[in-house]
Amino acid sequence: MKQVVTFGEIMLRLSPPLNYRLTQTATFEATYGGGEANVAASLTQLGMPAAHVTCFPANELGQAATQHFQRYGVNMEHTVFRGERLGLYFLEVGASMRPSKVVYDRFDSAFANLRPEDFNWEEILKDASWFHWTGITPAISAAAAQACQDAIQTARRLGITVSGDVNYRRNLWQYGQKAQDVMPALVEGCDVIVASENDSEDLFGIVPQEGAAHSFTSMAEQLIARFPNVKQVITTRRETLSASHNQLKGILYDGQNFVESPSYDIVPIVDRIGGGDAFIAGFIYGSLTSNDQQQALTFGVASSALKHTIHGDFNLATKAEVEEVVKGNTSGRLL
Ligand code: KDG
Repeated sequence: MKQVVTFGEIMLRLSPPLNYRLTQTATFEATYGGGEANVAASLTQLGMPAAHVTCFPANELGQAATQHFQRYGVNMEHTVFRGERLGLYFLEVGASMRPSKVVYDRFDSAFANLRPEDFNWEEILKDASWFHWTGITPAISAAAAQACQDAIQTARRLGITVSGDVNYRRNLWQYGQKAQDVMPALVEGCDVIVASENDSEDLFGIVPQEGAAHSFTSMAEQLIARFPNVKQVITTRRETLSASHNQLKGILYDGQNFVESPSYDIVPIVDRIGGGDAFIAGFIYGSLTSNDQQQALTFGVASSALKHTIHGDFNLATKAEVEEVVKGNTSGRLL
C-alpha cells in the first residue's frame, strides 16, 4: 500500500501532571507533538502506512524523538539530522473557568534552520498516495516555507493528492514574512483544504457574502473560485453544551454540494490537542479507502471525537473503534 507523507516540526511536549500550573509544578510529563506528525501517527493507528518528514537536531534528543514516532509505526527514514535545538512546548491543562495554556520554546530550532536542499522530494514522494502540510510549517521560517512549497509542487507533478490545514497561528509568524503573502501560493497547490471562516478572512480576506444562507458554503465557494485546484473545503464545528459536554460535527463543500456529518458527543474532553489533526487523518483515511466524501467526512469527525478522549497529541484509536463511533454505538457509553 502506498503511504501518506506529512511534513513539519516535531516538538517535545512537557506538561505538568494533573491540573498543576506551569509556575507551580516540580515535574513534567514528556511526550511529543507536531500538527503534521500527529496526522501521520494517527494514520498508522488506523492501519494506513504513513511517513513523516522533519529536521531534528543531530544529538540524542533527535534520536529519542525519532524512536518515539517509530514505536507508533511512523516511517521516519527521511528525517534530516542537522542543527542544535529540538523545539519544546509546555502545556498547562486548564480546569473549569481556567483555560489551558501553551507556551512555545521553539525559536531557532533545528527545524527552523533546515535547508530546503536537504530534502529530495522526488525520492520521498515516489511511493506516496497523499501529501499533507499545515500552516504551522511555513510560519516557522522562510526555509521551512520554501521546503513546504517544494514538496507541494513535487506532489502535484507526481499526481499525488495534496491537503493543507491552513491553521492560522498569528503568534507563530514572527520571522518577518507575512502569512497573507506566503500562504496563497501554498494553498494554490492543494486539492483539499481545512479552513474555517475566521482563517479564510484573516489569511485571504474572504468573508461570507452578506445575506448568504450559509456562511461556510459562501466562504468555501469563494476559496474554490480563487484557488481552482481546491476541490474540497472541510472543517469541524464544536458546540459547547456545558463545561463537560461538547458536540462535534464536520462540514464539507466541494464546489457543488454541502455535506454534513452526524454530531458526536464528547463527554468530557480529556485532551483536545491534536483534535484537528485526528480529523484530517480520519478524512484522509476515509478518502483513500472509500471514494465517498460523506463517509470520509464522518470517519474524520468520529476519529476527532475519539481523540478528545485520549491524552497526548496522537489519536491512538483503531479503525474498529472509529467505526463503532461512526455507527453511533458509543454516545451512550461516553455519557
Ligand atoms: O495540532 C496540534 C498541534 O498544535 C500540536 O501538536 C503542537 O504542532 C504544534 C504546534 O505548533 O502548536
